[in-house]
Amino acid sequence: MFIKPYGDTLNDGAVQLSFTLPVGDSEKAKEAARLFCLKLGFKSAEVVHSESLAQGFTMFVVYGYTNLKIDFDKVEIDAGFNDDCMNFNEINAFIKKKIGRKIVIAGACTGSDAHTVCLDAIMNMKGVNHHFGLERYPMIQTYNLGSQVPNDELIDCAVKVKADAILVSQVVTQKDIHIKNMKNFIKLLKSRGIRNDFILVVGGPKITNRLALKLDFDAGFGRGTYAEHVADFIVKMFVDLNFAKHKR
Ligand code: B12
Repeated sequence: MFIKPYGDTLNDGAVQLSFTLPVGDSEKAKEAARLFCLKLGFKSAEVVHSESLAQGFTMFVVYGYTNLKIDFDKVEIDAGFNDDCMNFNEINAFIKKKIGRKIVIAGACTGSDAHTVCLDAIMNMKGVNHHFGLERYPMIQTYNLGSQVPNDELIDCAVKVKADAILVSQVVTQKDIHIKNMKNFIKLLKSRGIRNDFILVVGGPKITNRLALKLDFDAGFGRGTYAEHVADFIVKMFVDLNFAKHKR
């Protein structure tokens, strides 16, 4: 089944774009924005809004019209989490029954990244959007080290508390800093010979499962993740790997 975007009438191909150009707001700037969109391949484009952000910077909203369509049946997803995952009660019951002890999880937003709030949405008691965080799960013991934590420090903590899983949050992606940091994290674990002692999960708004697997994490979670997605993944992997046998 082929599909196309639409704004006014079905299949009109209308797309709304928003971007900033490093020039002041003027008729010339608007025309530059329109031409830029035509260069992107739109068959026509109209600038419907422009606004000065600061001296020498203008933000544009443009409607572009495309002939492109996509075969919906051929779309494959890079699913970090499973929408049919267990809920809070089911996860706790699963751990009790299949593992028989608390699962230990250590997490931090590592490197120079200061976005504490993103990992908090997963780990803190209150969670986010009415989804409790891992700290709330009676069968999960959590250690949330916060943000701007050196990779080594998170690893030391995971070793000390005998963590089963480590959560790494990466929000800032400017200049691919997250990739450098994730690579460094894995390198440090490998240099200590302990990569396989932990289930490794990385998350952040721009993290994909594909990227995480490529860098040797066990899973990657992006926008819209809730604690139950992460817990479901960890406890099932734990049982699948029979992790308990070679730990503790
Ligand atoms: C609040 C905020 C801040 C606060 C953070 C406060 C705090 N205590 O955390 C402060 C003011 C400190 C801040 C600073 C900066 N910020 Co800021 N910040 C934001 C903002 C507005 C909201 C972030 C937020 O609250 N998200 C809410 C959480 C719940 O959503 P989430 O990130 O999607 O998290 C979900 C998933 O990603 C996932 N997830 C996240 N982590 C993990 C981890 C694991 C293990 C798992 C499983 C899942 C997971 O699950 C979460 C819940 O669903 C965003 C813009 C935005 N609207 O997102 C910019 C933003 C993230 N910041 C940005 C930037 C650039 C900065 C600064 C560099 C700005 C500057 N020049 O100084 C500095 C960072 C300095 C540093 N050293 O890191 C950029 C990042 C761009 C990029 N991709 O690189 C953004 C996107 C703004 C922008 N559009 O430019 N920021």
